[in-house]
Amino acid sequence: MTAVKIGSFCKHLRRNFAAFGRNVRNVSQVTKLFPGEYDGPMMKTQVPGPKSKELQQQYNDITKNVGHVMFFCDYNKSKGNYLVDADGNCMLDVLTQIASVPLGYNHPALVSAVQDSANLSFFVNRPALGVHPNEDFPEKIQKALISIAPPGLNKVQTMACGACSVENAIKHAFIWYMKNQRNGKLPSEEELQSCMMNKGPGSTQLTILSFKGGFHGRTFAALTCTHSKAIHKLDLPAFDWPIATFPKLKYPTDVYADENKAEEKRCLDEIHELVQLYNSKGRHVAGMIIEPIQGEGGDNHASAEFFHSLQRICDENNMAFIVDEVQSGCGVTGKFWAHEHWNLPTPPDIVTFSKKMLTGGLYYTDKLAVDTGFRIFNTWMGDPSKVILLEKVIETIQKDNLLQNTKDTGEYLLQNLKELENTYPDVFSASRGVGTLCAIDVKNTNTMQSLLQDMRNKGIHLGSCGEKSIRFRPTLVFQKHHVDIIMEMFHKVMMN
Ligand code: PSZ
Repeated sequence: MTAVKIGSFCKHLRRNFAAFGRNVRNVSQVTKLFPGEYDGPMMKTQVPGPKSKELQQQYNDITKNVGHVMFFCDYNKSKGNYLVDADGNCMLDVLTQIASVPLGYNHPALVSAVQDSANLSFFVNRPALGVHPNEDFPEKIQKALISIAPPGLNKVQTMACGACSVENAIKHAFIWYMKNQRNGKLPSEEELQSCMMNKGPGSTQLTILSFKGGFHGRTFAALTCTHSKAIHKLDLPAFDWPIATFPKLKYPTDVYADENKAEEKRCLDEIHELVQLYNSKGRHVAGMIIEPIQGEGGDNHASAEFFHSLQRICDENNMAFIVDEVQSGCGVTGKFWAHEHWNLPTPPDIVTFSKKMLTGGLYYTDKLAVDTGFRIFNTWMGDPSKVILLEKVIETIQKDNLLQNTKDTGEYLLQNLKELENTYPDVFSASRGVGTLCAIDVKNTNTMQSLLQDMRNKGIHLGSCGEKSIRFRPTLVFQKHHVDIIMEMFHKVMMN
């Protein structure tokens, strides 16, 4: 790999000399959106270091399920965009707990919310929200969740995690579909009895259409809609539901506009056929679930027109249009919800969220609301302490203008990724992104993995997605000077 890197570097050194002569900002003079944040990475060992390895052993004795633990962390010392590990390594975190840290580690607004004695009971008592919500819960929900609801979606239900939110979104679609079928009639005795034995007509043969490369969680209905890696699905039963092709676009999309349009048309034709096929088999497609940008599947984008067409297909076929914003929501694209970039004529029917929102949940239209209790229900139905924290996240996003920051920093990041691509065209390609939700392809999986390890050892913690993409999932307080630090490290690693 080194020979390729040097070859690639020499070939393009002259043409791209500007990329190396950049003015790296003097970090101590930057106005930091996270007060008191570290000035840069500080490494003591390779990652994972000896302490992490020792803890891994100890943890393995307890769980025998540590194959995925990368390193242990010291969350007391972690601050802002910097994650400190058990060995004292301070890394710039661009993966952020799989895209789920909104304001960085130990943000003062969140710390003071926890320290506020008025909030104490929210943290000490965890109610069964479905039956005994806190008396001020409606007000908290209004402030934290309705205030940032996607336009047109005025109903919300909290849930504990992403998969749980998706699972209940899918249930909403089925319950809505059957309500329409019954046309005001109550379910029959036969339906009520047969469903108890997992048989029709009470248990239906309805389906949800999902997309190859999609990720929606690991509970069973959500997992049926998940198609990013076999390891998620192996050995587990799945429903026979329609799976469509997500467009495989070429980047930059403006250069390949015609080819990409043809590719999207091919996918749309296939979706039409799949819906007709399942409907004709009596396996009615009650809904479609899609991510605005496929995250786990490799940061795959599609055009706004493509999503307009999907919504039309849903409308024409009585399908609920479910947009899964678990990874793309909460401002990372520069708008609060990624689907706002599409300017749809009417809102999606359901939008799911979790990760940076701290609480899971789903927004839906009046049309999709259930009219009987205990149909969308479980013990916790979310966690009010997370809603308290979310309220502070929303306040901070507004006060510190973090959507604008994410838009500006995202544009700067993408511009830098394009420079990286131009400098090392043998290694990098297809830089893409909206806001800071960005990715770049590496020539193959092995090169990508060694690059990620080298970057981590230099103090930049990045993740992968798809087969060979490096993905960027920073916080909302990620700024241009952080991008400079990352790029400097990329050049160091490439020249090594
Ligand atoms: O391996 C895993 O289980 C991972 S790695 C990244 C995720 C899960 N993302 C979670 C996710 C998501 O990205 C989208 C678009 N929808 C639903 C989910 C599920 O959320 P959780 O993990 O909270 O159940």
